[in-house]
Amino acid sequence: MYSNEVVLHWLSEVIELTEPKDIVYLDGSEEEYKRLIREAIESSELIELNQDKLPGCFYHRSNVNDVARSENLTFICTDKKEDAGPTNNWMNPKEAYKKLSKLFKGSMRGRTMYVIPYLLGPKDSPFTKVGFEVTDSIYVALSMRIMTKVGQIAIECLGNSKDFVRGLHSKGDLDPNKRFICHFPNDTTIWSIGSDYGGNALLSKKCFSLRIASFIGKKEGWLAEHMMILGIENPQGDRKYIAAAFPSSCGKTNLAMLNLPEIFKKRGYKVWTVGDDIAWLRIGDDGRLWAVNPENGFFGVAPGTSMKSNPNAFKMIQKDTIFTNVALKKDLTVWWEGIGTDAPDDILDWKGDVFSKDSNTKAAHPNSRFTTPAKGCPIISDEWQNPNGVPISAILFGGRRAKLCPIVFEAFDFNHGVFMGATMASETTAAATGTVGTLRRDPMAMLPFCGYNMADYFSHWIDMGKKMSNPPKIYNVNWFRTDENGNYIWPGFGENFRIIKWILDRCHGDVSAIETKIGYVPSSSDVEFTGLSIDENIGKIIVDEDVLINKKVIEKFKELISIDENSWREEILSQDDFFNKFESLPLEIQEERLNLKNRLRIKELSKV
Ligand code: SAT
Ligand code: MN
Repeated sequence: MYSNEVVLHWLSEVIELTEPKDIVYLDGSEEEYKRLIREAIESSELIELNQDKLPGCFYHRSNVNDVARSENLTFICTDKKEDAGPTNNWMNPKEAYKKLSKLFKGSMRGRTMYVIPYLLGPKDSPFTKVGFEVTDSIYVALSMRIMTKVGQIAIECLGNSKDFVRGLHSKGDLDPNKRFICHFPNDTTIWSIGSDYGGNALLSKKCFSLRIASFIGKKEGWLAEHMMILGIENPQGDRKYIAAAFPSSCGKTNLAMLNLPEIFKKRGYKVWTVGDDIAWLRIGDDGRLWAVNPENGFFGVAPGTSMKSNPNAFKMIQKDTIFTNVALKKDLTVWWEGIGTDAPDDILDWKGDVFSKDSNTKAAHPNSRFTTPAKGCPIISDEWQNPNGVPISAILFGGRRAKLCPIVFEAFDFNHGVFMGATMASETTAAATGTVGTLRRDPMAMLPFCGYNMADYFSHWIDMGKKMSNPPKIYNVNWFRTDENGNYIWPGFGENFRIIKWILDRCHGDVSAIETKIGYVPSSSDVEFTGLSIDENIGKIIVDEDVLINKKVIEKFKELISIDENSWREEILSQDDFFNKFESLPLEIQEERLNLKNRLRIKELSKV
């Protein structure tokens, strides 16, 4: 089988612990894929969908208590609690191994163990890392084949090295009381038990690509971020790349596969997807920041995805996709809220029950997902597997802020941008268990994903800035501002390109901006509004391709860039609550806090 002694030794330990009935070593071949799919259908883990309408697509229903990441059961296990920091759950590593060993003992009895060697990142690239996941879930095994590069390619890349992430996963009995997702950064080890949900069980994803990778990145001098990567090509054929961090379920996937407004298509602009969720970033010899998407597939939220909202995603999920917890139609195709049609009759909801349209429930779970290969994306960039990555011109931070944040503002400099990222906040969504719609601080959209003390993470960002002679410009964006009636003012989705175009013009030094106390905002004369008008009933900006210039749109846009200083003063108090958790905030962040307070004349609070 494998010749790497360290791998063999580790495998013998986990086999002895979990006592599987038999073991399957994944090689990544087509033949293996067909066999696993057949087995998953036989054991009812997957339902075969209508192969005429959705070729290569399958359906999975999870346990009803296992539908999102379990952040309260996720732990960083470092020797010292302060190394995990005040924003992570911490467990002593010895205690964690002991506690979880009891749960893993014999957990695979009567079950098959799948051993999955996988590669994160392009082949033959300095960015690339190897992981192993051992799991008793065929759903996980099949999903990992979509999300990573599985099999021989990883074995070859690893060779005799002991430098790989050791991931052990068992469904256990899916009891939330016996569910733990533990990370041991010093051992590059992940142990996850009791959940079969993507973010808890696909250990390549948040566990390795973000938590363990951010820890490694701090040591090795690079960044692992919760960011999508998008390429923008102008009519002359020049390409620029942006990376953007948003909390889960805030439109990262839509931005990553952005559908250009007609006016820009006509002018010859194009966009290219590089990644939808995770970016690994290194400083290049040229002093710029370069990024790769370490993953191989997209694990996106289904509800709200339609031919209108995200045609590229919608096209890509018509084949070779696993759907989880969406609704099932009689003809063995799928449906979800926001797919663009009314709920058909006779559908089964995500729990498998007949769906009643009159009930107050949703047919698809709000965090139902599609797992689909990146190469199926109609606009996947031909650079997405470039071993050198792509150079990043701008970083966008964002979230859902119904009020407060203007649609876009630019940092005064890199450190101010890091501060902007550190003070990100968003109204919560269904991607994690817990209340939906309350405001939570989520620095760089990494709150649940940073594998070490977040104060040290801020320092690492500041240090990275110091090492770059040509750092990216940093922006905060907010597509979700609402009016006094709670309606979104901005149409969002592809129309966000209008803001991205301004950002790129700023990066080239082509346009000026208005200086405010929180950063630079666009002058409305520098944003393209052709093709937009106003819905007179609700006063919202809407797409109307025939319109050339609509003065009311320009007026409305002023609302979107307006800054209410009193609300910002309140915001600063809430930022203080968050920052006061940390004992060792970098000086540069403290300076930025003070500067902002001074700009807003909050003298009495300036005691940081
Ligand atoms: O659930 S995942 O963590 O895999 C996806 C997400 O929440 O961003
Ligand atoms: Mn994510």
